[in-house]
Amino acid sequence: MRSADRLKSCLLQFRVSPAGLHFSLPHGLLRALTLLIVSAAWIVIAANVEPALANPGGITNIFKPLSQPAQEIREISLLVIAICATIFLIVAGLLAYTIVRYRHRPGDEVSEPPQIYGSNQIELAWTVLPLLIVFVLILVTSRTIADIQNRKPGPGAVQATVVGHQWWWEIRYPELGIVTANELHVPAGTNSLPQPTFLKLESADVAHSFWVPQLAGKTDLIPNRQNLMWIEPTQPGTYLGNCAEYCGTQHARMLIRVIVQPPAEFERWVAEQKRAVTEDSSTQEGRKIFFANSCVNCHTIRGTSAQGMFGPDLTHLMSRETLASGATLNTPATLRAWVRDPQKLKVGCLMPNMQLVDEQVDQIVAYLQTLK
Ligand code: HEC
Ligand SMILES: [Cu+2]
Repeated sequence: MRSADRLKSCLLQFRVSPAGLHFSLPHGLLRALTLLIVSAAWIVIAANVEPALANPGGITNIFKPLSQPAQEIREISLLVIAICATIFLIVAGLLAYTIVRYRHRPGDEVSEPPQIYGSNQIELAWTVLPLLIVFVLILVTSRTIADIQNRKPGPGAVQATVVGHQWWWEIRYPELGIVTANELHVPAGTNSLPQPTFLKLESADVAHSFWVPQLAGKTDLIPNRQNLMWIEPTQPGTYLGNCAEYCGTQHARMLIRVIVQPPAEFERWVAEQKRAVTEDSSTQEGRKIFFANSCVNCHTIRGTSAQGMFGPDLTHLMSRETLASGATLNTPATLRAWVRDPQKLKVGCLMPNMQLVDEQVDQIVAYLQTLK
């Protein structure tokens, strides 16, 4: 047979078995290649995409961990991927070799290959080898899991409680007497002097999941249960995360920000958050409207009669970069739009349109802006 014909038949068609199961190579190959390219492109895009509003601070990239335990998790996943990739390459390589080398050629006799039954060596090899590999994987994984789970808070550790709500995060620092929302401030450590923050995770309604990829793995927030996790960032900056467990309509707008600050800056933030609100007589009208409406049933302003727990604590609202769990930046215009009609900014969110007239909205917003 001419070599050109051979090449053509090799490229065009495989006849895999005498029963007549055959497929045409270019189609199969094309499909596989397209799938491979699309998935590779998707992974590259997904790993590097920067959610425009959501993350001015840095790229959320699971392959660029900047804190324990995310670094430890990355190392073990690379090891697992390396082992699995080696197995895949060996198996797929042998398979490809066999398909090409032993394909049906025109003129070949239609015959069954020799059948081998019950080779003890082969059976043993493919039972023992995988067992050993799985055993190694179990050992390294459980060591990492134990390392992460058995970590105990030392005397210097910051402790915070994060409560998932539909669709925002309540953040409490019981030891510091601070309550805030959606933006978790923690101090940065150094490699020689790590500064861990321990989180207790709870839920006020349905299951949520706390995930800030560059800091740690996902941990669920389950109603009537307390889960624990810790982070130990060393690089100051804003780390973006998201609720990672579908929790209803606005699940996608349930972003979490972790603001990692140098210790002195963190202390300053703590001092500011502990301060009581200062009353400002120029916004008395707005204050009156706030307290006359049911805002107080859902929101707390520490030191006042507003003690609602259903929505975010507003005591230091203006110290936050964003509103409504990262749905929008916190600017006078967006704050006004929010008070006017939160349903426009975050459809289905659990704060109702309060049906205020423009003048009332302006006055309430002026009052809210004193909550620094
Ligand atoms: C029925 C309860 C309820 C009432 C009444 C209510 N809110 Fe809210 N409010 C919420 C909830 C829930 C959120 C969080 C929404 C989200 O992020 O999904 C919220 C969020 C906010 C926020 C954004 C806070 C942040 O840090 O993201 C502001 C500001 C606010 N409310 C002001 C008001 C004002 C002013 C009133 C009265 C005119 C009011 N709210 C009435 C439940 C309520
Ligand atoms: Cu959620």
